Amino acid sequence: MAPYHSRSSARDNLRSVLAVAVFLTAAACAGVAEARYGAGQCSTVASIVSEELYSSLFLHKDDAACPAKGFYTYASFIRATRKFPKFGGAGDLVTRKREIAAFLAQISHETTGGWATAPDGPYSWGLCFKEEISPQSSYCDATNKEWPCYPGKSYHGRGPIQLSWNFNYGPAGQALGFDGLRNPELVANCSDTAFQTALWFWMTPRQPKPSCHQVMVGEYYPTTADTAANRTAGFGLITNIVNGGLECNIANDARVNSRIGFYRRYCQVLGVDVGSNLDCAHQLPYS
Ligand SMILES: *[C@@H]1O[C@H](CO)[C@@H](O)[C@H](O)[C@H]1NC(C)=O
Ligand SMILES: CC(=O)N[C@H]1CO[C@H](CO)[C@@H](O)[C@@H]1O
Repeated sequence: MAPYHSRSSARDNLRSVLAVAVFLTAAACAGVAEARYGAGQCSTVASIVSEELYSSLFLHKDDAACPAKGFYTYASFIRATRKFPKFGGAGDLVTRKREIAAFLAQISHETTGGWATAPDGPYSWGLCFKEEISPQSSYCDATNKEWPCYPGKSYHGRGPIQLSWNFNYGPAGQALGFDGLRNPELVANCSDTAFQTALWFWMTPRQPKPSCHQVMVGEYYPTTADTAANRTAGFGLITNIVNGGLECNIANDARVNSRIGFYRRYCQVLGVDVGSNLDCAHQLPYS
């Protein structure tokens, strides 16, 4: 979503936030976060992404330098997917792997602590941040009467997808069973909630956008306006849905390239082709 830690600035930020952030882990919901996701329960996603694979994708997420150290556990990821059984559960195996790769790539870019010459490369640093650093505003769209901002609360980027704005916190909370407008901090304090908000964003179409899930599983039916705007299915359209207003219709955008870099690596690890239309450089954003 809107917030983005550029690779270089994220690195600079790491030092300044380290002292405070390292201690702010998932204490608020430790009982839930600590529990295993349930032995013997089947999970499509777990059958594709084992704990070992997960750890190999997010090599540095628990580094001392990462503010999210200890937060984004494999168990909380898998538990969150159980609320959304169609995630990674629609279509053939290639489709399912590709959808999971696309999701993990987008959340990696949103939370990356990497930079061009980072150890293990820039695409090994996903899930390093849980919260936007130094937000420029409280992301309150006061014109939105359906999801009114609660006084004193900030709707800056939090969690794997960096959920932001009152008009996302409100409906995400409603769908997941918490008051997102009054308690937006939950998204940075409870890892299960954090992953659930990312999957909620992924699975939920919001007019005029399709859901990321629909695009990745072949359930996207472009309108005339979509066709005129080059909004063709592919990973580039996912980037358009997530943050197209700031990143699409721009040649060679570094943020878009970072998203694609993560996606290429994850597809390679999962052994699937990336598909076509990776970029959104020639797509118009949604208005
Ligand atoms: C659509 O894509 C084509 C080819 O990449 C490009 O020439 C055209 O300008 C694009 N249209 C829009 C509306 O961006
Ligand atoms: C215990 C804990 O992690 N508390 C944090 C909850 O989220 C807010 C803001 O997002 C942080 O400021 C708290 O430190």
